[in-house]
Amino acid sequence: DDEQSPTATWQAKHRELYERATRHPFILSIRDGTVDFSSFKRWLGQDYIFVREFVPFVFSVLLKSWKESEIKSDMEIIFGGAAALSDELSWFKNEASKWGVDLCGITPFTANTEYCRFLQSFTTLDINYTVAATAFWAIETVYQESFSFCIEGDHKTPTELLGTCQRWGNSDFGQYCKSLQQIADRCLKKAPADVVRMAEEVFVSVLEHEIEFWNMSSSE
Ligand code: HMH
Repeated sequence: DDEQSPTATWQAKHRELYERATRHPFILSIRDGTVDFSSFKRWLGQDYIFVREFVPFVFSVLLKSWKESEIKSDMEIIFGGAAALSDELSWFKNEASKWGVDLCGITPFTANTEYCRFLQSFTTLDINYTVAATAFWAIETVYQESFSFCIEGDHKTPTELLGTCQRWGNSDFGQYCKSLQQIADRCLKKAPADVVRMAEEVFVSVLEHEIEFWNMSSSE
C-alpha cells in the first residue's frame, strides 16, 4: 500500500509551522553551543510541570486505545510510553538538583498553563482515539525531531546538555515516535472526514503550543 500517510501529508502541508516547532531558535542555540544556561534551566523547570500534566493525558490515550482499538499492539506501545514517564519524572528531579533548580518553587508560565489546559481537554471521553492518538504522536515527535537535531551532524551542543538531547533524540525514542505515527495513520485512514479534519486542527494546535513553549523558555 503506497497511499501517502495522512500525518506525513500534514507535515508537508504545514511545513513552515512544523519547522518553527522543530528548528526553534532555542534548539538551534543548543546545537550551536550559544545557549544561555539560564534559559535551559527555565525550560527544565517548566517542562517538569508539563510532564506531570502529560501523565494523565497519556493514560487517557491508553484508555481510549483499550476501548476503541482493535489492534492489540497499540495498547502495548502506548503503555510503554506511559510506563516510561515514571523514569522521566525522576530524571527531571535529578537534573534539576544538578542545575540547582528548585522544582517545588516553580510557577507555570502562561504558555505552559495553556498547553496543559489543551492536554486536559483530551481526557474527556467524547474525544475519540484517532484525534487523541494524533495529538500524542505530534507532541512526542516535536521533541524527537528537535533534540535529535542537537546530536546529529556537526553539532556544538554543550556536554552538559547532551544527556537531555539524547533523552528525546535517541533512536529508540525515534522508533517509538514512528510506531505512534503508524497508529495515527492507520486510525486516520479509516476515520470519517470530520474526525480527520479535527485531527488536522489538533496537529496544528500542538505545533503552535510547542512554539510558544520554546518561546517561553528562551525569552528573558
Ligand atoms: C512541551 N512537549 C513538551 N514537553 C515534552 N516533554 C514533550 C513534548 C515530549 O514528551
